[in-house]
Amino acid sequence: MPITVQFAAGPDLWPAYRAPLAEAFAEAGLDVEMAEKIAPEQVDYIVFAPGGTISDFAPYTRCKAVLNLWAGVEKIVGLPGLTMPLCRMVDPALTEGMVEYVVGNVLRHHLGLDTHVLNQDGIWRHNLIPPVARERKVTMLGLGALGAACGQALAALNFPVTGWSRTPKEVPGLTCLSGPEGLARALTGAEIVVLLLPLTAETTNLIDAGRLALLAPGAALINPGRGPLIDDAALLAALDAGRLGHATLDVFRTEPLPPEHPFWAHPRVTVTPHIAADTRPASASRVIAENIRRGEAGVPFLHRVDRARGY
Ligand code: NDP
Ligand code: OXD
Repeated sequence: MPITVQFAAGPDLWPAYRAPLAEAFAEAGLDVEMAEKIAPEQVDYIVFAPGGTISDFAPYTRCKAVLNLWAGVEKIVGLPGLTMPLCRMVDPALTEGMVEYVVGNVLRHHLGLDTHVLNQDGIWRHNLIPPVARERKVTMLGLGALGAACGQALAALNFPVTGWSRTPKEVPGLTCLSGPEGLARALTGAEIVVLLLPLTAETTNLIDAGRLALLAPGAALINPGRGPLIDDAALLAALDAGRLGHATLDVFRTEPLPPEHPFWAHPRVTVTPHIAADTRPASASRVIAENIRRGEAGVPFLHRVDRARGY
């Protein structure tokens, strides 16, 4: 009997995923019947994404796993009836995209490129020589699939990178800290801080006025993690006071960011529209196929979400 897979990530994604998923299933030797709508009691696996077409998973009594196309699962972990295993996306191409976004934005702030890009005014500012990377303290909050890869890419450029995670970690090339005391150490004197944490009860408003005050004067904050990691009012106050030099924000409490939101017009804020790193259909489909292969072989799923942790 074929394995039944419901593509419930939404009609917008279906055209982009239909062929790559079918190809990945064939490559993995899986006999799959996939559709956007299947009788719930006949579904073996669900491919899902925030805003997908299922709001209550209880009728999916045979479902062996929900396979999310996004890395972040904060909008999914609490959905009604979602008691079967939930797997998040760790996609090599998504990771590559995030490394490029983070390295590009760190270099922008490190090199002070804005001064030159925004001031082509005939003034020869030869005095503005940036330090070399080894003199620029970077802190990476989150040392998971994305934070560790970005931290290592920055370390390869000679930035001294301090990373912080919930549990103790060892990432080659990085100074790794954990726990509340580790956070204060990671932030104190940091000149560029990157947020690659998941959104959970523990990480909401993590970057508040007190923690912003620990950073080096004029520091830059780059947030491709999730909007609510930062207390927005504290961020704006630190930027207005000039204590924080710049915030590059890719994610927000409300998305799309409303046109009247103060971030859009703030001279020290750069808004990017949640484009830091997208899941890529070809490589993500292979991850989905591998997890279905594992489910059928009785092997533990990859990237399974721990509901108690929330990520
Ligand atoms: P992972 O689950 O692999 O890593 C999460 C990291 O955060 C881990 O190191 C974890 O610690 C750490 N962490 C979690 N909770 C805490 C806490 N309370 N205190 C300290 N550290 C904590 O996630 P990914 O790296 O794959 O992704 C990170 C986030 O990036 C996603 O959740 C999503 O929000 C965001 N994202 C944004 C995208 C964009 O385009 N803007 C694209 C993709 C993802 P530990 O190692 O101890 O578990
Ligand atoms: C994700 C995202 O979580 O795109 O994958 O933000």
